Amino acid sequence: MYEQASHALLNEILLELKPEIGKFRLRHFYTRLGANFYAIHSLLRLLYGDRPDFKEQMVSLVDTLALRYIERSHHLRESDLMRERNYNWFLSQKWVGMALYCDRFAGDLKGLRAKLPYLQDLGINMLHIMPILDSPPKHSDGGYAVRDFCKIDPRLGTTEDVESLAANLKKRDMLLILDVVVNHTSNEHEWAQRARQGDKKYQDYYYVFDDREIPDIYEETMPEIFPASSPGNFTWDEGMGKWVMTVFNNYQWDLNYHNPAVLIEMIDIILFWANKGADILRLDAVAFLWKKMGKACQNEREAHLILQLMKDCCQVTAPGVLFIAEAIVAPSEISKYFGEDAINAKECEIAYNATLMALLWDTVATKNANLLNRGVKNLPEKLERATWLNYVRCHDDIGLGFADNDVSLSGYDPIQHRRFLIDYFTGKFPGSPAKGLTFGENPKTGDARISGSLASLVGLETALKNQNEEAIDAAIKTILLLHSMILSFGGIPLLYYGDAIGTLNSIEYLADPSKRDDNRWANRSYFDWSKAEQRHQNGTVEQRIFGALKKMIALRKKTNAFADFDNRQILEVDNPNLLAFSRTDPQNSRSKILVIANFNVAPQTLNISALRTYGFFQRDGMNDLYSDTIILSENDQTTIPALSFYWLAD
Ligand code: OTU
Repeated sequence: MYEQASHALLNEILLELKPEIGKFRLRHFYTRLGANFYAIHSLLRLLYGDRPDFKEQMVSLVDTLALRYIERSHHLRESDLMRERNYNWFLSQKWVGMALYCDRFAGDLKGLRAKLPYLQDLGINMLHIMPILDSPPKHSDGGYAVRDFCKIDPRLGTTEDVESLAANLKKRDMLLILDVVVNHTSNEHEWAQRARQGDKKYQDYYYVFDDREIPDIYEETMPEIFPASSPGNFTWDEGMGKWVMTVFNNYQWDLNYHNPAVLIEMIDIILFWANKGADILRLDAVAFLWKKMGKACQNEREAHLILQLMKDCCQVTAPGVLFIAEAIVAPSEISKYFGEDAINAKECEIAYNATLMALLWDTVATKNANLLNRGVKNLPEKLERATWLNYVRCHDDIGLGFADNDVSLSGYDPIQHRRFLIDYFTGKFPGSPAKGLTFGENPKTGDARISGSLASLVGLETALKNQNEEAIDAAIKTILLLHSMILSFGGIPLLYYGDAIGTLNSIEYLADPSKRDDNRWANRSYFDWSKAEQRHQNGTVEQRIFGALKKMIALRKKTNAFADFDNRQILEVDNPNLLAFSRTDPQNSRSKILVIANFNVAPQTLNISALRTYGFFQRDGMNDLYSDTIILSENDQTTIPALSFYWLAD
């Protein structure tokens, strides 16, 4: 938008930019800056307009954007232009992602390159490499405590290795996702060290206090994130002789975005990794970006303004690069990370669908789709240029983040139901085969979360131990059923690295004093390549899971209706064990897929008369894409086998 005051300011700023910038031809940069400047200026003014150095900060920001644009390689600029033209590229059903740890999957970055054929065998074409930056080995939080934002962990390789991996992925038509940990740094980061040495400039990068007075006020309203292993939100730093805000682990110092220098540094780092060839950046813990006394310090309005600024700035320099919001928060809050009041995403184009994930886990314990049906119906309307990241399992714990109201309407008491789920997944509930662990139990609030690998949580570990074929079969079916949902729901499916071969909980972390208090490591195994080889052996557990997932992924890619263009409709069915939804081909509204899932351990009857009104079952049967068989209806009914799904087409 054009507005006089900001345009006049833009003209002034352009004269004040670093002289070397003037030497370059920056046509695309200037058109994009012009298009986004009003937004950038307005947002920055809202956040920092009162500061006497406001204009200097603006100049410094525009300098940063220009210098990173100059640095951006020719082929990345070309890719930006291509994505500008084909701006819905990421909504296609062709993308299927996987998240993995470079070291645990492949040793190092060079090793990872050698393992790409495994990913391609499965059909993965979007690779999220979990944090690979320099981080103190004993206090790393799995890489989320970053010591140097521009240096790769030397045990994994170098920045050049990342660039060459990115180039290699591109040749394979695969995308690269990297993390930017925007909320905090390691206490060994240079900024923290300088702060510790008494440098006021860097103390202002964090929330630092002389005594407990203000921290105590904050604590009145801030929940605890790791109450068991790192209680409270502040840590006394002996070297500095001050308290510092540490919402996550006590060695992760929260960055203070009240200081515009912090925002500019982080935008610079975002663009640094964009320039190294990342297609998508996962912004960690975005709900926490703004702290305010008297508030929960999560999902604050200013956190959204910060993200809008990051997006607007990224669009000026590297418009082809997308953001993933990692905001594992209440269902009503998550979608705001696409940007509120927007048509197109103006914060992050992609967001973790933590709601769907938690709802799917509810079905595993209850064996019905009561809460799932309610929860998915209440998922907010999707923006036009935005999509979900749908996942079953990841490197973190599972939080039971459903809306209490939905839980009540499903006929459960919210507190008791959550207790039941924890008991179920930790195997305490009578008859439960799950082998999960309680994570982050908070005696003050009664909250708890769950750790454990997918296979162990659905009972595969127990079934294998008991050599119970029927139970093994049920566990495998559950793994496939859950994946059938994330592959067909709409959005980008993100698999987790061990899950395609049924990786069980790992216990190796218990022997490591720096990890043993954090049982999320139970679901961060070293990938077992000899186990992976079993996928070629007919009838093995690995082959049964891998083979089926590979087939589903291939089908998804072929099926236009699985692209994400607001083309899903949840269908009412009169059986609470089932979830049914339709997916419409965005290019041909007459071509539809009917997805039906049965979460119960017994076969279920589906009444199809209601489905006829949506255009399904016009004849006696429909073709299940997955099994390639005709599913017949008889007396207006059809049967869905236990723990199974159909992808039905005409
Ligand atoms: C993220 O997690 C990472 O995924 C975790 O591995 C890190 O420990 C954490 O940030 C700190 O960097 O911030 O918005 O239930 O879901 O910690 C959500 C807790 C996060 C996690 C939460 C999450």
